[in-house]
Amino acid sequence: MKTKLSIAIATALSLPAVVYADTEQLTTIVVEGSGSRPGAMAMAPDSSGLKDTTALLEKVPGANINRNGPLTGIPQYRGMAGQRINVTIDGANMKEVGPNSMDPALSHVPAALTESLTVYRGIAPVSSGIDTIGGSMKMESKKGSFAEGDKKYEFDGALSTGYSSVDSGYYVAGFSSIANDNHKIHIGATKEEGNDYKYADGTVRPTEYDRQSLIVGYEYQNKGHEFGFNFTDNNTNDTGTPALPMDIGYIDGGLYNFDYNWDMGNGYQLESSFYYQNMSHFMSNYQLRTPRNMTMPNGMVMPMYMDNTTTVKGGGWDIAMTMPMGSGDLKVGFTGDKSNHEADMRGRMMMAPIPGTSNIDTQLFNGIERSRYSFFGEWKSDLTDKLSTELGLRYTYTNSVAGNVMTDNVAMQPMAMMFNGQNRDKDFHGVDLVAMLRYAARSDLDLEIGFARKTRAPSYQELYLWAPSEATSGMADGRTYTGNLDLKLETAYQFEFGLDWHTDSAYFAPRVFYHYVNDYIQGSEHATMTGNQLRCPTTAACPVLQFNNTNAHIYGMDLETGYVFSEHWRFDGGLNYVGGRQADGGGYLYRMAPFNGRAQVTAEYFGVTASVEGVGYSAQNKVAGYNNEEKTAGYGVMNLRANYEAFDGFVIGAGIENVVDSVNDNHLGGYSRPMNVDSDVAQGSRVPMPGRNYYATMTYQW
Ligand SMILES: [Cu+2]
Repeated sequence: MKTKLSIAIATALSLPAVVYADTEQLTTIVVEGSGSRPGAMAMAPDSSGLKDTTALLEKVPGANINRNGPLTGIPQYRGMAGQRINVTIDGANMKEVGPNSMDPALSHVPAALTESLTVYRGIAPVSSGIDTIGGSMKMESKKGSFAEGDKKYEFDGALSTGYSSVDSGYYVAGFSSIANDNHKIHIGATKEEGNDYKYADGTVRPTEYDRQSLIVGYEYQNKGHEFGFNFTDNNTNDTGTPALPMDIGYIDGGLYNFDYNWDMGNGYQLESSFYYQNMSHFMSNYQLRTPRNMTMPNGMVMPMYMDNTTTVKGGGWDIAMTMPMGSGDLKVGFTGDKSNHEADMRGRMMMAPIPGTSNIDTQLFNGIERSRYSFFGEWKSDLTDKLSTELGLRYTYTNSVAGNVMTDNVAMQPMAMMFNGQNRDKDFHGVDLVAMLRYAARSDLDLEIGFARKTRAPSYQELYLWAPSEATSGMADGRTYTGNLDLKLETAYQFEFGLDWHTDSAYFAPRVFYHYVNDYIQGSEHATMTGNQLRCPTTAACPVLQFNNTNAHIYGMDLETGYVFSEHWRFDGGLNYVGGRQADGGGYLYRMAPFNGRAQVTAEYFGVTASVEGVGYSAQNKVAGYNNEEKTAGYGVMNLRANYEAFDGFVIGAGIENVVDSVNDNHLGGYSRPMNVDSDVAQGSRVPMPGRNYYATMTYQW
């Protein structure tokens, strides 16, 4: 496995440039690596990168994270997040079991068992999935490799462990695979656990985490045929989500994948994948935090205990055939999936000396069934030796239905009755188009221009939230929402221009983009309903928000650059800017990453790789008005990291993050929801980022 590790190091040290050079592709950035590959400096495990694969996204141009908890990082790409980004795990479009996105797809497999995370920079190809309006990402779990050449057997594996001081967290991970040239089996497991993290002014609660995961698989290859079975299991227990009204009690369940690929020769290739997932989830406002007080109609104040048990069952397929056509290759495919969602809320009031009153049960989501059937064709071709193109078309039919709901809450029963009387069977037809042109202007300069039309059907939360609730796919904006059965699908018109200059010692790759989104879905004031909400503009009750269609512009620039001074020294950096606002002079869009950049100087001597990393975020003053979003100040953080390969395959890593221990508010981090008795962060203030963190990792890879 020496080769793999060295590739990882090389890739990470010069992440974008090397990936470009290896694949000769402008569009794909592969963010390889994880906590179990500490050789990878750019990917070097940070306090969250030890465990959370999503944390790697902060190093990808244009990407960021809407963070609601230590394991709850929702990918953001160029200002779009959550359901707007297509994320696949081993080829499966995993569905979240949490209606508030406590388990974004990338949280299913921890960093230590992740082989690669691929982010399509810019306009995502239609072949990468359904609903790629905000981009597309794919994660592959570790699977080991077949024996090659003269080798009869291949035995791969890795053992790794790590510790971080800021949350007294640790992880242990093991992975092993054994293979000959036809058969391969693999198994891997991790355990990660940590306490609430600290910052200069105290402790942020609840931010503890506890996750175990397991992956097993078998693969077979022979004469152009490949067959694989993979199982990935996530068992998360008590884990905080301070930016949400409840915390994770458990997330439990697995994903089963079957793949079959057949290389028929002469440029004909069949790829197919099938999956099934079955997950259950429990969250509450009383296990990791103190329940909030509610005022009864008679004026008595009592704590309101709330929990929610949810399930998802889902499955899908992706079948594609590639064949030569004209001067290029045509890929045609049939993609689809079906998912079933349930969410049963339970609330009860308790008064101190007299414990217990009866439960009030509410079906927040009942009998939700969402089905998608989608066909695509994509043609890629070199038009001349300097000019290449990609043309894609995808048609998607989405059907969404919801069952009747019931509630014990007398005040809510009229809403339930009204919902039950409405037509909830909704059809959406989406047409996606992509046209890209790449031009190798010089041997060291590539230009790319792209146009696209991308669509997204409304999520089940946006359609079916029949009573005011914060179950909004992780919006974490401190407001309650209702759904809207009249929503239309979003249609984005996207333009993109980029250039990629690269020599043996330098690279510079900026991109600009502009998206006009027709029927962009966001909250607007509900006509009649009001309520006490965390982020009301005044202390009084304010209007509940309802999902509605509006029009929006999203625009920006991102770039990556680097320079190799010598065999021992190099520099890498990046800058990201995104802006978004409603069309027709409306307000700014919610939760947009502030202008940010990073710079890293790396030195390598005597097997030790050391780096100084600076990360800077500007203030975000362009905030959404409709949900009273709060501005944030800018900040800068310095991190120091070092790795040492003591002997072949054995690497130790150590570092200090947030060296000066500054208190920083992440604009994408939400507001602290727990009561003031629980956390050192005042309720309603921004959740501060972790303070100074000393970490150490150790990996042996063979
Ligand atoms: Cu949840």
